[in-house]
Amino acid sequence: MQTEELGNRILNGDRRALARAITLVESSRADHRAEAAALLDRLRGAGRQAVRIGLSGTPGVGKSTFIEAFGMMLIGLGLRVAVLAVDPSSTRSGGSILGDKTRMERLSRERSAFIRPSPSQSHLGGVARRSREAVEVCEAAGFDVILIETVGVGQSETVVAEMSDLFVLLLAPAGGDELQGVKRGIMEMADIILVNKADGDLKPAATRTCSDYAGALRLLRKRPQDPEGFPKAMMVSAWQENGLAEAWEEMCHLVDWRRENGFWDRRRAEQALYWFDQEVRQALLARLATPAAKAAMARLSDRVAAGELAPASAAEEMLSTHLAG
Ligand SMILES: Nc1nc2c(ncn2[C@@H]2O[C@H](COP(=O)(O)OP(=O)(O)OP(=O)(O)O)[C@@H](O)[C@H]2O)c(=O)[nH]1
Ligand SMILES: [Mg+2]
Repeated sequence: MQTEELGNRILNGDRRALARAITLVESSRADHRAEAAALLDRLRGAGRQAVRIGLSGTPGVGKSTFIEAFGMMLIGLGLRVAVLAVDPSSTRSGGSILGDKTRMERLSRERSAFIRPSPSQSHLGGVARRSREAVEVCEAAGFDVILIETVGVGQSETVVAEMSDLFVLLLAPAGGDELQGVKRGIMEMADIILVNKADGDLKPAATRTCSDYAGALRLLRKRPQDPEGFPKAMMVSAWQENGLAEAWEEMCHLVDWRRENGFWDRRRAEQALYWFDQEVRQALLARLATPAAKAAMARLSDRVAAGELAPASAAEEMLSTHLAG
């Protein structure tokens, strides 16, 4: 199928075309990369925008349960929902949401939902690019909300935040009074903290955890992209489906405010620049990783070590012969 036709089908809401396009952007073959780039340019022309919500949380906090319940609630409001994952370690089970499709049983059966596991790859840069492009494809396909899940284990949050309009941190009620060792950097990224499992015996602990985090958020430096009262901490129970509509209301409020005040477009522009920079860097590094480049590097290294060549001239020679493409 030609890129043009594939693009048209996606814009018309054809699910098979959507799945096919995502397979295309996930491929690392050079000819597929070129096709994917052409497709993304074609799709961008449609100018559709979704609300992209990054969702992070440590294993077991209830991400899958939350996504299922929250997704179903959004569908009940007449919205179309896509769920993607960024998980550099997804090789462990061949995709973090893959096994989860069973856990997201209701959502995966909905016509208005689309669930895609993380591309399996061990390298975060590769996963990031594929997920970001999958986000763009889903956006063009007319999804209203795109949930981008990541397991909170370090660097992947930054990557997800760079492809999201809102960043939501999901936490579980803490046993003690400690702030669960959530890294400051991750706290600073959050627009909304949701303390999940606010039900049954866990309710009192959830209430305490929520007010602890509300306090911690108030201590952070005020960010220009936030209206009064943000970032904020709220309680939800994915199980009992409590607090989900309220959380969505707050998200909508934040989205509207940022759109009206120019922060939405500015953020998307900054993100585009961030990814442009990443693409250039990765492409340069890839050129230095070819067998020929590695061999040249080894040869030049020997000469530098032997004192025959200055490091700067060796580098110059390396770059002039191996970065040309
Ligand atoms: N009490 C209570 N338990 C919940 C709630 N949400 C999820 N759980 C339970 O917490 C456990 C983990 O839930 P998951 O949704 O699988 O958590 P996850 O964050 O997706 O976990 P990973 O995929 O391993 O990263 C399960 O036993 C859920 O039933 C909730 O709102 N209340
Ligand atoms: Mg899960």
